Amino acid sequence: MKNTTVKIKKYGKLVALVVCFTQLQFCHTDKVTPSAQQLSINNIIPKPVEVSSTGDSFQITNATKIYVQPGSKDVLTIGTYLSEKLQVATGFGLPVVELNGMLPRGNICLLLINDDPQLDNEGYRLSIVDGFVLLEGTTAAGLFRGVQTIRQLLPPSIESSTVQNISWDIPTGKIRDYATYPWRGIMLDVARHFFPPATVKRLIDQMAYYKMNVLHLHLSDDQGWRLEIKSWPNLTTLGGSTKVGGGSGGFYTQAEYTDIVNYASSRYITVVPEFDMPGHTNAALASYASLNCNNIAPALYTGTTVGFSALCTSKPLTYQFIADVIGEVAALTPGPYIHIGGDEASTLESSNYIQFVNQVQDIVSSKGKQMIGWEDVAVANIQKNSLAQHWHDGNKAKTAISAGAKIIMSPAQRTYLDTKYNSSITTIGTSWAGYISVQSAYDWQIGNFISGIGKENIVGIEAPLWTETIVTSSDIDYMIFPRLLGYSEIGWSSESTHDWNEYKIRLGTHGPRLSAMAINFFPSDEVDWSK
Ligand code: TNX
Repeated sequence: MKNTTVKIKKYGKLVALVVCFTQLQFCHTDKVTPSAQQLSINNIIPKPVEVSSTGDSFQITNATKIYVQPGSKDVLTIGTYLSEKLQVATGFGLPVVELNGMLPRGNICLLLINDDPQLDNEGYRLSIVDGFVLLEGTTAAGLFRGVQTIRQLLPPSIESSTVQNISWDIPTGKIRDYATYPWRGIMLDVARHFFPPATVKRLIDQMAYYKMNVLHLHLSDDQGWRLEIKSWPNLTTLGGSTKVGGGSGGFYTQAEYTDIVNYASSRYITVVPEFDMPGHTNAALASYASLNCNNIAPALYTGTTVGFSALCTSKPLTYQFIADVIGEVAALTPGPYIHIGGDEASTLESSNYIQFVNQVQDIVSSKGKQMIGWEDVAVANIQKNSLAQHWHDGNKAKTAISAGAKIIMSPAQRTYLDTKYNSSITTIGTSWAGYISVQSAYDWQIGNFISGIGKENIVGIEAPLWTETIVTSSDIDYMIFPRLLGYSEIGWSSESTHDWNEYKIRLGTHGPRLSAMAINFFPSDEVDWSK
């Protein structure tokens, strides 16, 4: 029996773990040499900060175990998540066990460390040798992100929904990786069309695979109110009853919403709820006549015009309504932010709009949360800890920065996922902001997009999917993929590694992964997709 000592830094101490070669027979049995395309450490999206390849491979077999940090419930949960993800296509039920002492050869190990502060930014280190896979992170979030890297290092059919009889090899090498920006988000408009919890969870899983960490839900608009508010029940029973084009709408009960929030949180994704106000409020105004200045409720709205509705900013009841709504949603929100919309309130006098935003910002603070608004809110007195979401007017974003606030970058001409890829897409999508090809979605940097808005002013990137024309889960896939991969890389990877010609080759290797995940992606001819 041959023993090798592997030194692993654990809680600052060097702990010698003996890798036991007695289980050597589990390596390299039935090995089928995978094609170079299947097995490369250089195909990860988003691109890791540091990668080195050593040209060998580690094989997962039905004898592999996942060892985890002793005494950490979170790491145990992440180990179990990895085991479950691998079980579907391998058919192996990899046991998850706490590491006590030796790490036997042939296994995967997930440990917490504290010797690398850069890894605090959701970072991780991964060492793969032919004897083991060692994933280390300073936080559970970092380990969760690293688990996605392990998944991407396996052959694409690891994402199949049925058992595949192939050899499950991982290329050997080292990765050290962490996030550039703390905010890497997708917004889903569930107001224009409603999407059931299962569709939202599917998106959460897709986002997690590419290390995204914020899901912004646009929960109300002219066409629908989509979250149950117990103190104002008509918002959903009436205001949630329809959608763009008419027909039945839908809404989340508070229990369903909490389940979505918890599901996201188990994937280290924060849900940001948005109730758009004072404009984009026809569904609320139709639900309660008392919210209207003239006390007459308008009809429900199923068209796609914007900018015609507004809450009655002079009525005290309006602010009671908002305090109730924000109070209820804040209680369902573990994350620090509540989004109040604030865009396109074109029917209001500027002074009324400003006074409204100031007052709503105070309500958000009084519920213990920080406000986010579309950049339009910058004309009010926004607080330093508020965020402004840039979508079309760089000057408003700069006004927010001069107030000390930071920016979420969502410029329409680069990130609006409802925008068609090109003029030949005729069935779904919009084109008011131009077209966004796969290259155009990727080939820019948020830190030098608008002069005067630098990296230091920005928390990150968010790509919104407005759903006026988006009806099914398959439509969602088609508009989001493959552009999401570019946004994930813009937010996560170092700007110095940004290179379309290199990225498009990596992106091509993700085609079979997206297909294995049954994602209906747009097979753009800008990319040479691997089969
Ligand atoms: C603008 S961006 C909107 C949305 C529309 C979208 C369609 C923003 C803050 N408002 O209400 O759905 O364009 O692309």
